[in-house]
Amino acid sequence: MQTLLKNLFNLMRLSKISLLVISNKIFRKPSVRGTLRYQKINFFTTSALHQMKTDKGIALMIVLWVLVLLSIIAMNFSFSTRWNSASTRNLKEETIAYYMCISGYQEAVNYLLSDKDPSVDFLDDEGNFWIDRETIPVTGKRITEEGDIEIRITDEESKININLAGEDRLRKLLDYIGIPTDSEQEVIDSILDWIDPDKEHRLSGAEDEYYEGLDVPYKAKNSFFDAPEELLLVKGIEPDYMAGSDKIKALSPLITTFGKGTININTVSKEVMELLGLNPLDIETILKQRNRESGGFRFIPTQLSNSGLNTTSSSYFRIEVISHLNGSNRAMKIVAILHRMPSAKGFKMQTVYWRENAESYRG
Ligand SMILES: [Ca+2]
Ligand SMILES: [Ca+2]
Repeated sequence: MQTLLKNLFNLMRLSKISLLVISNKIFRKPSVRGTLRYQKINFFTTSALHQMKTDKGIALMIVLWVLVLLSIIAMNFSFSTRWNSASTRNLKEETIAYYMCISGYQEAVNYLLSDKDPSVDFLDDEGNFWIDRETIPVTGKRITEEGDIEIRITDEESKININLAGEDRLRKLLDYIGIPTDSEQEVIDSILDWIDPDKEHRLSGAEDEYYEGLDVPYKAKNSFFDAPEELLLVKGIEPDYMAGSDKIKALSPLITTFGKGTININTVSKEVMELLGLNPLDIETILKQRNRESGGFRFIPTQLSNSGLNTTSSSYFRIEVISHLNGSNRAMKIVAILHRMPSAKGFKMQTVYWRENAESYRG
């Protein structure tokens, strides 16, 4: 690069001399108004310039400009080669990270399929998902030669299913996250209108005529939400509601669109129990039961029969796998939701949601 810059500098310097030669040729022609110009020419003229023939000067200038052009092409080529090699390296890292993720995902699937006790699935207080009391969880980080893989299994039936919640439960949910009271009815009505098949909007709700009037128009779904992210399309829902802010709790960890609307007493979070209205003592009792020694609840205690907690095992699971490659700032993440169903050989799996993405991270 230094040599290149040096050459360019020399070229520019020599080109300037060449231009002076041209000036010399033009301005040395006799002119009636030439006195002043002639004096100017004398100012630039040097003994070296006098020795150069005008034609040779023009040829030299052309050669020099060709060299400038070639240098620019060479520089471009060098940048482009460097860029190509960086993208090849990224692609290689992403591919390795992707297959590391797939291996973690496969391990989680195999774990869910090897359940020896279909009547209980539980989550311990460290966030490990247990299919039964004997089979050690696969959740957590593992170190491999290439990098590390982090596996997380959670239960979709530990959250509120917004497709099946109904007005009362939606109100409890919105009260809990703390959205402004004057927007609450609008959000409830709009969610119910989004799902219902009719075209009549509720008092504060919205149907096609509202959504078709937006800058980017679309229609009401008139069917269940396929994924929680779809809520952002509904009238009255602000992005803050999903991710949370300093004024409002996040909706995302509390809701799902998968499952039959049942909530597993062995996996439900403290937050969901609070919003359902369970008292602190019951919440504490439930959380204490969820470890290897106690093995979770095998039935719903009578005093909790109307609590909204109505199952002890689950069939919709979320698997999240993140892989980090050694010596790289690239990470790959896979999120999958699987429906586990009984089969002649034990269980079979159906994928109902899949998302994968590569991202850069710091650290
Ligand atoms: Ca089980
Ligand atoms: Ca409606």
